[in-house]
Amino acid sequence: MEQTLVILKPSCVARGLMGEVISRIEKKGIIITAMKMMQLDEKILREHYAHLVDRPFFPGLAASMMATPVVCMVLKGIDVVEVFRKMTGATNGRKAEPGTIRGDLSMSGQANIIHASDSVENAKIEIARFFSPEEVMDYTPANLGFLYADDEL
Ligand code: IDP
Ligand code: MG
Repeated sequence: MEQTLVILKPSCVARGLMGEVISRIEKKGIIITAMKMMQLDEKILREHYAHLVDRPFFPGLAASMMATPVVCMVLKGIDVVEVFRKMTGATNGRKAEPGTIRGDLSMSGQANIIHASDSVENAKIEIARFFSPEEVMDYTPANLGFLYADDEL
């Protein structure tokens, strides 16, 4: 099954929204295979946001991502990268559709609650950046036959 990397940002942790986001993941039937709290530093953020390092808002973005510990997670499911990006919503919380995590929980273009990998290729790179292989559990819940039809598995 496909995997994706999610980060609960300081805007999620500090506002007490970790449980809300994790609950949405669980209720959707997405499987959590790794989860840990981490304090990010400039080095890992320059890698993770390499596509934004030259933008004027990068120093502020990096500071906002270091403001509190974050929670990193690996999620597993069929097509989970695309499914979870849809659940995440547009980058700016003011533009994200109601019903999405950002649309329901954020009013900001920067403090937008979560990161979610945007492609299968990037998910693999990002999972390896934040987790060692032994930290990602080889775990499938017992109710798998009720999450998917047999011919989907
Ligand atoms: P994404 O998180 O929806 O994939 P990206 O364009 O990859 O969006 O940007 C990564 C993160 O950088 C965003 O989630 C947001 O926190 C921050 N960001 C993106 N664009 C801006 C901006 O114009 N101003 C401030 N922060 C931004
Ligand atoms: Mg992105």
